[in-house]
Amino acid sequence: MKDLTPDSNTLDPIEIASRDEIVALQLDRLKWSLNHAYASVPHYKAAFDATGIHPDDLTSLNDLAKFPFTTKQDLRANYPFDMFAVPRDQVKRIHASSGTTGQPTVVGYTENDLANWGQVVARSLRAAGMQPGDLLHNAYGYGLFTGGLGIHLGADALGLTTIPISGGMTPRQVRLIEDFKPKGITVTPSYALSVLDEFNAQGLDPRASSLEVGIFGAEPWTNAMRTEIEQAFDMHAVDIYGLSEVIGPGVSMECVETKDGLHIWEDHFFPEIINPDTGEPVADGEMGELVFTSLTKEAFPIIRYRTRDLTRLLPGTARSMRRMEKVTGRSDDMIILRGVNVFPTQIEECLMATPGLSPHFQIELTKPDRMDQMRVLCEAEDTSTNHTDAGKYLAGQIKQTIGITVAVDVADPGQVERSQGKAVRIVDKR
Ligand code: DLL
Repeated sequence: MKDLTPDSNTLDPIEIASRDEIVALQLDRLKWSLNHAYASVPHYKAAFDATGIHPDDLTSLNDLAKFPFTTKQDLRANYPFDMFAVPRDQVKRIHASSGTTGQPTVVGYTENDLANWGQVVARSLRAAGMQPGDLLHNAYGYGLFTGGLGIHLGADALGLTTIPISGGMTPRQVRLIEDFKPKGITVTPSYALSVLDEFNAQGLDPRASSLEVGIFGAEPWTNAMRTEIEQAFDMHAVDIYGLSEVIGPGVSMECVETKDGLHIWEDHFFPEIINPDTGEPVADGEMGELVFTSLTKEAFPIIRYRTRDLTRLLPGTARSMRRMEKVTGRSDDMIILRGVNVFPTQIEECLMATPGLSPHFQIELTKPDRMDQMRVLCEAEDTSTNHTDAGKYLAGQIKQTIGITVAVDVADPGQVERSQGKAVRIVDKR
């Protein structure tokens, strides 16, 4: 793999500023953001008043903990536009979550918000090793989902040549990678595996492709999956994180030269980690639920938003801004099997450690009597795999590392449902 470390002269000065400078900027911006939300969004005024707190009460960053949280329920209760802090005609763009688990969450952007979003995504793409003039194959979905258009904004801001292919039509993805020879690909890690299968199906060597870096996010994935993808494509694989409620992709990004967790672009998004049960902030380094407050957003300021993503904060390395560890999973995706907490990423790790299996899998939950049962559906890598041996090996790995007994079904290659975007990991039949 080529060294893609960006030239430090090309970074935004704030990326390598001192902590004091960053904190001073954050405090100024936080004051503005709290006042803006309070003055312009009835929900925030009511929530702050009910807690007996006013934006002027904030004199240090620690005071933020006195302000109320915002949850997905709050956003749903204000559907579609009541969380907007500017008149509707100043909103230049709307995105929304798919709403598969309820009413969609609607978010909006002013012209300045779009410019800032472009800047943080450009920063992220540069951290991945992309440089002005490089070709980017953008396979995140275009549309209401923030992935496709969010990456596109940043690619424009950085000066890349973008191929806006969006998701799906996998044979064509491979054809265009072969013909156009992009340097980077932006895609969910699970859909990257579908693209990988298609390379093999077409008899093409993915390691011989032009790709030098994959920028993967929108769903949890493990370091074991990173190794698998890096080896399969002979390219770097880096992690990009974000969520629509905070802006979309580009909230935090891993640097290609260190691959040691994701630097949060703290000049725009202020992170906290809380104990999800008590709501109390925990110290940097401790695991908990990630909470974000926007510092610059005009159309859709968000104050102490509970992401339900679990991680911890770590000090800066390649950049001065703090890092978040790779997200283990969402609290919603945590399976409690006979008293043991299990995340799909833990199953992924065990699967990757099992010889003879492809990286595709789903977890099926059933309740045949009064006990929950878990079945891992996976598939053989090729016809040489002994299904019984591979299944036993994986069940043994899961028993040993997670401590639970599960059933494993090893199907023929190609039998596990393929992802077109975000993978569906859990099929709950209880
Ligand atoms: O998934 C934004 C995005 C697009 C991020 C493209 C990165 C690349 P939502 O659809 O609102 O937005 O989903 C946000 O996806 O709360 C996490 O649970 C999960 N997620 C996003 N990035 C990662 C990641 C986009 N790198 C939700 N690792 C978030 C783990 C991620 N989970």
